[in-house]
Amino acid sequence: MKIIRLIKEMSNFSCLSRQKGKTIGFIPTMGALHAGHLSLIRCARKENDLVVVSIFVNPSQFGPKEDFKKYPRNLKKDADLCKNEGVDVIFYPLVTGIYPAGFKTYVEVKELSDMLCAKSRPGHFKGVATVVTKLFNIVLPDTAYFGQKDAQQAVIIKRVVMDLNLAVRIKVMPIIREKDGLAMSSRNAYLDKKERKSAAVLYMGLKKAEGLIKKGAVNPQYIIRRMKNIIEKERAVKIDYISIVDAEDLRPLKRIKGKILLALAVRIGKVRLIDNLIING
Ligand code: PAJ
Repeated sequence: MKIIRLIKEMSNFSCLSRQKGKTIGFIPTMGALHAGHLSLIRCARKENDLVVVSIFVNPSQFGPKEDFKKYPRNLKKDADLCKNEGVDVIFYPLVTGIYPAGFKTYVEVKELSDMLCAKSRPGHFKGVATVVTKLFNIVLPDTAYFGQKDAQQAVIIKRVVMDLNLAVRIKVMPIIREKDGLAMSSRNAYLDKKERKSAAVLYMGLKKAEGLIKKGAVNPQYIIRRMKNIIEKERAVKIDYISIVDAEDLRPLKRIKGKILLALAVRIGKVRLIDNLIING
């Protein structure tokens, strides 16, 4: 397994590989890899000749008061995990490589970047869309793999690929969860024991909503109220939002119909967690 730091070297590797007719599967990450990331890597390994994982804690997607500085970084551990999964290349660029002096161009997706998570993380998706577009241009993947865990991110990336005619196929993979249902996340490491226990309530809320919808509930406000009741029983958990939107375009729904996305974000102490469920209403 190679670890490549220079953009030029990564580009050359990808160009040469594609000239030889090899397919490239790509998993963009910020490191601190867990079973969720590994599920994306495994899928890419099955479907491609070469697998590239990028590890880059992208400063442009963090707000000034967010956890950019303390975001967990452990290249040695991540590299061991990648090696075990048969990854061919870890692309581990420098911040000054991705954002050299004079950098001025951003990718911004209208509307989709203003709702749900964007309300408490202004500018976040502009940073995500920009870095992912750059990574695609450097790594030149045939297929890129994303997790349903970050549902809004996946919808936005698909939109960017369509709108900018990027020649990459996007695959979105299911959420990998802990035993109690908590979606795996690098940020779960910030939770203390008590907070970690409270966090199980997120999935309980989502499953409650799913049950209600399966029984025929069609009013989003009613469903959201019932979810709130469950989640707010844990005093430590503060709801940022609970939304019921169209799963494809994130349009808010007045009535449950078709493929819907039930998305939520909460704060537990200083930690912000997100989760979601797709339901066929
Ligand atoms: P990161 O949070 O490291 O996540 C990398 C990928 O792993 C994302 O596509 C995310 O949705 C997926 N993932 C995370 N937890 C998961 C889980 N429990 N189950 C399945 N997939 C999961 O998302 C980012 O990094 C960044 O925004 C990035 C796209 C790399 C741009 O900087």
